[in-house]
Amino acid sequence: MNPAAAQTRERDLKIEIRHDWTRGEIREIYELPLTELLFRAQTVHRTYHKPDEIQMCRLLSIKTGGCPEDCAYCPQSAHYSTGLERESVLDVEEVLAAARRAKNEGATRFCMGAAWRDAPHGKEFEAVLTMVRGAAETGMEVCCTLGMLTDEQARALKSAGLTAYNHNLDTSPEFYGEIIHTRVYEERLRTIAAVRNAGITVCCGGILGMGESAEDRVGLIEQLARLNPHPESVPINMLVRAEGTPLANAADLDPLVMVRTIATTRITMPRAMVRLAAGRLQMSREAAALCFLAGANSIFTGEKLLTTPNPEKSEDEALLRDLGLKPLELESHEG
Ligand code: SAM
Ligand code: DTB
Ligand code: SF4
Repeated sequence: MNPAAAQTRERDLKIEIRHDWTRGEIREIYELPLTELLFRAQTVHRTYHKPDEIQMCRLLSIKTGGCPEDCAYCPQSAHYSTGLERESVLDVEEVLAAARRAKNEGATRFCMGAAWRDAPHGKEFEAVLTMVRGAAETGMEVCCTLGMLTDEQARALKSAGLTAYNHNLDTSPEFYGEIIHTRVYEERLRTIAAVRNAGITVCCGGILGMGESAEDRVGLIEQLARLNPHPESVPINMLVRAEGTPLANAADLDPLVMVRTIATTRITMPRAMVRLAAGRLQMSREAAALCFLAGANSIFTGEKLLTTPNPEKSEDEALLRDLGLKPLELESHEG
């Protein structure tokens, strides 16, 4: 390599935490030859994380279906006939039993999801606070995803012991209107700011395979990587096509698109936990392995995500064993 090329390479490999990423810079990374992209992602990953540790998270749907939003990907939207039984909020005891089970099975993060546009007020919100308090007592990280929050609700969740709040931007601002008509991007950003201001860590990511372009994936990463601080957690979901939703017949996603997106997320947000979230059931073991190589360091385990199936416990154990990876223990995890 000539000296100028060596200098450029050195600059490219310098790992710093930046919040001034431009769309052009992110696009350049996303479009790198795959070998170079993975090398850079691994370089960043090994600087900030243990390369053989994967965090196991467990999801529980505490309020399923009947959601007033019209997210085109979601089996829980009341706008579509997806055959999903609508349920009211689960009992606190049932939720806490699930949390204890998750912990016994090796999860270190417990995430409660609800099909709400906004988190409710009154009794239902009080019940959620009780669930958060109880789940926090297990010592696991506790996350919730309840829709939009006010500043006050965010502060109450923080006082109850919530570690993280999941609120996805899903895609680029330009493509958002094609997928959701009942809310705007700005509203998502406002809840993310409320979470951050309350001192709760931010979990924010997106979904691939909704018919978006590479530019939309780059646009999503631009939004996330320009947040200051970066989200501590970035879930990258592969669309789970749900019968009855407008995206039920979306085209198959090339798994290498997941790999590129994860690598670009890893490079631009070095400290974040990058979660290979929904869609693992449709993915080969080899594709999942490439996602880990690209810097994903977390999966959701358990028979279900929120409402859709997830790989079997035995399959996940075999996957980690065959790849020589081990579940992250909370003590070794900084933040
Ligand atoms: N209602 C709240 C909200 O939308 O923020 C919380 C629950 S919602 C189900 C949580 C996230 O799940 C969504 O933001 C979306 O990114 C993801 N999700 C929903 N349906 C999905 C699907 N079919 N495939 C992949 N991810 C999905
Ligand atoms: C996220 O980004 N993915 C998880 C979690 N955050 C809440 C949810 C995936 C849901 C997949 C569809 C379902 O099971 O209903
Ligand atoms: Fe409702 Fe969340 Fe599903 Fe959208 S993603 S329909 S807000 S549950």
